[in-house]
Formats: sequence, structure tokens, C-alpha cells
Amino acid sequence: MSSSIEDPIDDLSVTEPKTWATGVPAVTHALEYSLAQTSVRRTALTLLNINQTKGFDCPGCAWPEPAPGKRHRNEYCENGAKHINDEATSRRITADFFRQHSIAELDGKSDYWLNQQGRLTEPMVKRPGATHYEPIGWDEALALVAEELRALDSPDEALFYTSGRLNNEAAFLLQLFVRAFGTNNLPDCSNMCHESSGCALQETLGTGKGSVSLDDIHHADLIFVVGQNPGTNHPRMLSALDETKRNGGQVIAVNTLPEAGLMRFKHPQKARGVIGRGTPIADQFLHIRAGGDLALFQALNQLLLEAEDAAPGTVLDHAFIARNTTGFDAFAEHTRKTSWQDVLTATGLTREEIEKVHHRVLASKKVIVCWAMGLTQHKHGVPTIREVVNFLLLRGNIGRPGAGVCPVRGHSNVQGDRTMGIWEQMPQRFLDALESEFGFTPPTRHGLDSVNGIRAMHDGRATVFIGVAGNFVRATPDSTVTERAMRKCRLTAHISTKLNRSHTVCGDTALILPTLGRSDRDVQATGEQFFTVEDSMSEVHASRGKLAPASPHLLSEVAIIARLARRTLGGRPAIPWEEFEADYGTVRDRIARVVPGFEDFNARVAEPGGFRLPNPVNEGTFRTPSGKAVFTENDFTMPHVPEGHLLLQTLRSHDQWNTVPYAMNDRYRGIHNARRVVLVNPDDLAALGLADRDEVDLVSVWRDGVERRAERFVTVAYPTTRGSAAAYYPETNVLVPLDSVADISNTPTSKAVVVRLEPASAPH
Ligand SMILES: Nc1nc2c(c(=O)[nH]1)N[C@H]1C(S)=C(S)[C@@H](COP(=O)(O)OP(=O)(O)OC[C@H]3O[C@@H](n4cnc5c(=O)[nH]c(N)nc54)[C@H](O)[C@@H]3O)O[C@H]1N2
Ligand SMILES: Nc1nc2c(c(=O)[nH]1)N[C@H]1C(S)=C(S)[C@@H](COP(=O)(O)OP(=O)(O)OC[C@H]3O[C@@H](n4cnc5c(=O)[nH]c(N)nc54)[C@H](O)[C@@H]3O)O[C@H]1N2
Ligand SMILES: [Mo]
Repeated sequence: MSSSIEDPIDDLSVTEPKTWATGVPAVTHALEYSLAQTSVRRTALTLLNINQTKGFDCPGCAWPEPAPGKRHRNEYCENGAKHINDEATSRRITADFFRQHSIAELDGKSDYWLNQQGRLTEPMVKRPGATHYEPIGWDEALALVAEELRALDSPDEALFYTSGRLNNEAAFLLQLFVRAFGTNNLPDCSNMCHESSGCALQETLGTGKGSVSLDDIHHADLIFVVGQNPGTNHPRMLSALDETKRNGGQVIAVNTLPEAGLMRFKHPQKARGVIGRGTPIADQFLHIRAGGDLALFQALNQLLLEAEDAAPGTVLDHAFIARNTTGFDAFAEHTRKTSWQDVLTATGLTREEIEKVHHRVLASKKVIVCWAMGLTQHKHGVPTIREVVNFLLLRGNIGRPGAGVCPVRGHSNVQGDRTMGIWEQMPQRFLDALESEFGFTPPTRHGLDSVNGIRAMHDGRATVFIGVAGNFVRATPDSTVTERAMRKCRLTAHISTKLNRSHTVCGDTALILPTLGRSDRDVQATGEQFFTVEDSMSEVHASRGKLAPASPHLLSEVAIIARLARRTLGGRPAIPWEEFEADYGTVRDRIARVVPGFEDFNARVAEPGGFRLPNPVNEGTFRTPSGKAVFTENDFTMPHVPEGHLLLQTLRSHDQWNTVPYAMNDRYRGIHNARRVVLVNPDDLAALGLADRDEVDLVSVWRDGVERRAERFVTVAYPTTRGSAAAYYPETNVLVPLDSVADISNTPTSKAVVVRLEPASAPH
């Protein structure tokens, strides 16, 4: 046991931010972390199998792998290597650990410390009133959950949360179980992530997914990377952009921060990356004001309309617009009214900068826009992405090679989970397919998403919370409110690989149900199993664990869900849960009959590299009510930031996986040994009467008048755009008001929290 690990104490040192990403140091850093977690042998085994056709899918981000023949022997990045070895760690948490540490004591530990204790090894229960977790057998544990579920007045009083680590087969079984039980309460991490993308793309293109492939990225003339930090969060994307550039394409980066990976890239797996200065990635960098992206794309659209007026028939793709779209005239009229003064205020850019982009667009036949949380987690995230779609439609940059929309997903299977039906509002045609396959009528009333789920727990309308992967209390906003909501539950149960805050902030009865991870070998009654995942570009492929499981007491996610379903439903409707657990191929046979695009699933996934799901958009099919892509009219209203306040974004450091810090560093940004830092533009610091390295409290200002405070942060003078600041999540989730959500998608506005900086409160 490794409870000798210390809770980290911030000891900030700051160096110059890096102007390049990846390269040799990255590989060294990954190895350091791996070897601190586990043996040389296990490290070698994980790294040789990660993202190989016969190995397992990297549990890191959802960026796709190149086609089988084109993969590098080491098709992983520094952070992927850290993620896998964080899971493959040799450290173990046993029953003894929980005897030694009360839940209250564990709750006082940092997220870092909890994760560093190692893999969970046996089911544990906290009984009502108890101070400690104690061991419990699997049968008793699952019976306990089943009993609580059956005792509810309505199935809608239970919530079933999914994080994007969950594989397709388990996700399909989970939604089947939950719907057979009688509710659509399937909140997931997407609610906090790319929900705005799904909403905007569904409405305008009729499909909520990205349309491009890796090949399209390689062969685009122009790629926008907007509100995304690939150097840290999708490092292998830099290799793809490197290839785009070698093929003659250009990249425009749009960000509130000059992120290292957007500037220069050193390829870690090619000799020329080792020496020299690497490839400059961004041909143009737009240092935009927070939340200014809608205005930017609207201005670009206005410039395109005006260029068309000046040289009719040469700028817009009239044939495409006429054949495939509706709403052009109203959109054009609306866009022509855009005021440059407003655009310049909203974006903080100059007209020359935007015109320069415009000329690059005119010179490009194939354009792709990539984006991530810098767009989705804003109040106007959905209209911003709709405006991106307008921009691409104008020149027919949808549905042809080298062009399209590219929301870059986070978790490795977050897209697949949605495809499998993890959504509180799956369309009726999916529910009908479930009905004809399994012979029961799924509920049609929409379920609760994450934010509404928290409200329901808070008001006592939901009393049972089941979390499948993830760390709900740390991933969600308004930590004080959310923690109170979780503690009000009768029962909380988590299917997890590692210890986290959601195990220490728990209901009357609480269960920890430990499970196999991506790297663990999975053997069931019919032999060794594999499961499948879908990446950000709709490639579906197999993943096979290779390591001896972390403990003999672990069950796979499929097994836990199947057994829980059998116990809860008691054979009604008749679903062969035991067969599913014994042979995952039988689950895939069902998926093949229920989910469009998965016909002949078992045979196709047996091919090396798997197969790609068709995106109807690429066949010229738009599943909107009109059967066409939709131009939309979008207004921008900038967030109101009162005098003396800043707009705070909560983001990831280089050394964390979402709610889990791996180390206290953010190397590319030059931050070392500290996480409670707030990056502020030096001119804003001066205007606020503050200096670099001052100790401050962050106080969030919201219309409910409640004071939300994150204490004792240190200011770091940093080139953020004026008026904006940045600090790490999850430490700052306490500042994000539950009601501060994006219009339409209900995604917390984690990139737009109005705060003031106050001199730090006295230490406790
Ligand atoms: N190592 C690592 N990799 C990860 C994760 C991780 O935690 N660690 N998480 C995974 C997950 S689930 C996800 S969703 C992705 C997230 O990937 P990202 O979206 O890259 O993650 P964030 O750290 O939230 O970074 C948001 C970026 O948007 C910029 N930004 C913020 N506001 C604005 C704005 O108003 N306009 C513009 N143009 N830019 C803005 C920020 O400066 C930052 O560069 O990463 C995935 N990959
Ligand atoms: N303020 C703020 N909040 C945010 C964000 C932000 O940018 N700012 N980003 C949001 C985004 S984009 C996302 S996606 C969410 C992430 O929210 P989640 O997906 O809920 O959180 P993670 O931190 O990825 O979950 C980590 C836990 O997953 C469990 N786990 C890991 N691997 C496995 C596995 O294979 N199986 C099982 N069963 N469990 C496993 C481990 O126990 C680990 O502790 O957070 C959101 N919250
Ligand atoms: Mo995410």
C-alpha cells in the first residue's frame, strides 16, 4: 500500500511558457511517470500494445489512429502513455486501506492523493451511518443496489451516469437495462463536454457527429483549430497537422492563450523532431477575446458575401447552396448587418487580421474547422458552432474530401457511448428498434441530463445515483451544491478503476464496484473477450486488454451491468443477460440489429483497424426536417463582465486527465509544482492593483447573489487576452454556478465564469 504518498503542497515556480510541444522530453516525462507507477516489464507491455490493431485502444483522447499499415510502432503520445500506466499501476487499494482511513479522512485528501493510491481491488460498501467502507461480496453488493432500485416509487428517481471511457458493449447493455427498468435518466460526461456540438450539428446538418476523416485532415488546404489545446489534450493531432502542412496545407489557430502545441511542433517519433526547432504549426494565430468566436465567424461570413457581391459567381458555391441547403436568404440578410465595431470589440482582433484570414479562405478549396471546449463551454456555444457551419456551407466545404466539421472529442469512447444509446433523449427510431429487438416498450419521456440530475438529487426527486466510470462530483459544476445533492441520496454506487472524490462524497449507503480497465485481460465463460470503441472520426475498432487483471476480484463492466440488470429486472423483459456476459459477440449481434451502421458488426470489427461508420452528410444526405442543411441566423451577445472583474476559463493542465491530476506541473505553460494558480494578463493585473504572484481568492459573481469562493490562488502574469483569466479544473468547479449553462445544450459555462480577485483570506 502506498499511503506514504504525500498530499502535494503548492510550491510554485514559473518558467517561460514553451513555444513548442512534444519532442524528446515528452517521451522521457511519460516514462518517468510510468516507471513510478509500475515495473519496466508492464510499462513495456502497455506501450507496445497501445493503439496497435491487436492491442488495446488508448484510454486517453478520442483522436483516431492512422490506417493499420501506416501506424507507427509507438502510436501513442506522452499523455496517452501516462493514462495507460496510471491504469496499469502496480499500486493496490485493499480492504485494509479502507479500514485504516475513514471516509471523512479520505474526503480531506486531494484528488491527486486519492488517485495515487492505486487500483481498486474488491467491492466495498459504506452502510448507513458508518464511518468507513467495508468489504462486501459481489452478490450481496449487486443485490443491495437492485433492492434499492426496485423499492423506488418511480424508475425516474434513479440516475445512471456514464463517462466516455465506457466501451460500446457495456454502454449498449447499460442503456438497455436502464430503459427496460423504465427511465431515460442517462446523464453522461458529454453533457459537460461536446453537447453544444451535438445540438448545433444535429440542427444544421442532421447528424451530431464530425464529418471528416484523418485523411481529410491530411489533405485539407486550410484547417482552423479553434478553442482547443491539442499539444496537451490531443497530442497525436499535432502529427496529423504536421502532415497537413507537409502536404501544403495551412493552419489557423484561434485561442485566448498562445498554446505551445499550436505554435511549433517537434515530432517525438521521427528523428528530425529530435533536433531543430520543429514545424511551426499555426500559419496565423488569432489571439481572440474569450467568447469572441461567434463574432469572428460572422465577420468572415460577411466578408465572403461581400466578396461574392464584388465578383459574382466566384466566391460562394451556388450549386451546393441551391441543392443542399435552406435558409440562405434570411442568413445572408442577417449577416450583412453585422457591425464591424461590434466584431472588433467582441474579438479583440483587428480588421486586418480578420481580412488576412479571409484571403486564406478565398485561396483554399478544402477547409476544415476543428474545435473543442473553448467553443462548447460558453453560453452561446451552440450558436457559435451553428455559425461555423454557415461558414463551411457558404463554399460547399461539407461532404467533400478534405473539408468539413471536426468537433474533437475528449474521452476515447465518448462518441461511441452516444451511438450506443447513452443519451437522455434518444430519438424515437432508436427506441422503436430496441422495442422490436427486445420486446418491451422503452419509456419515451426524456430523462435528466447532468445539470438537471443534480437539481433532482438536490430536491429529493432522485435518490439513487449509479456512476459508470467517471467522477461525477468533480466533473460537474457548483461543487458545494453538487456535493450536497450527492450526500442526500439514499444510495450512490460507482463502477470504477481508481479511487476518486465521488467515492468520498456519497449517499447513506455507498458502493465501490471495482472493474477491469482497458489494459486488463478479460476472460469470460466462453474465453477471452475484446470490446469495441468509436473514435472522434467514427472509426469503430476492437480493443483487447493484455495485462493480468489488477485483482482476481474484479468483474468487467459488461459483467457488472449484466448481473445488476438480471437482479433488478428479475427476468422481465426476457433478456439473455448471462449469455451477454459470457460472450460479448452476442451483444454485438444485438447492436448490429438495433444501431444503424453496425450491420454485420462481428465480421467487420474482426478486420484489422475495424471499420468507419458512414456519416450521411458525406453522401449528401441531411437528416433535418427539410432534408437539407440549414443556414441559421445567430446573434452574439458578449458576456457582461462588470468593471473590476475578469472572465475566468477553467481548463486542463498538461499533467492531468480531467478530474485527476497526475502531477502538479503544466510544463508547456511554464507552471511547476502548483495547481492553485490563476493566469492573468499583466495589464489586467496592473489595472486591478495586483502584482504577479499575489495570493488571491477567486470569487464568482452570479445573479443569485450566492458567494462562490475558491481560496488561496496565486496570480501568474500570463499572455491571456485582456479581460480573461485561466485556472485549472476541477479546483475551480466550485465557482461555476449550476444555473450558468449554455443555451439549448445545457452545458455548464466552464469557459466563462465572471470572477473578481480578492486578497486571499487568512489560512485556516
Ligand atoms: N492530457 C489530457 N488530455 C485530454 C484531457 C485531459 O484532461 N488531459 N481531457 C479530454 C477531454 S474529456 C476533452 S473534452 C478534451 C478537451 O480538450 P480542450 O478543449 O483542448 O481542453 P481545455 O483544457 O478545456 O482547453 C480549452 C482550450 O480552449 C481555449 N479557449 C478557452 N476559451 C476560449 C474562447 O472563448 N475562444 C477560443 N477560441 N479559445 C478558447 C483555451 O485557452 C484552451 O486552449 O481533451 C481530452 N484530452
Ligand atoms: N470546470 C470544468 N469542468 C469540467 C470541464 C472543464 O473543462 N471545466 N470539462 C468537462 C468534460 S469535457 C468532461 S468529459 C468531464 C469529465 O468527467 P468524467 O468523465 O466523469 O471524469 P474523469 O476525470 O474522466 O473520470 C475519472 C475516473 O474514471 C474512472 N475510470 C477510469 N478508467 C475507467 C474504466 O476503464 N472503467 C471505469 N468503470 N472507470 C474508469 C476512474 O475511477 C477515475 O477516477 O468533466 C467536465 N467538467
Ligand atoms: Mo470531455
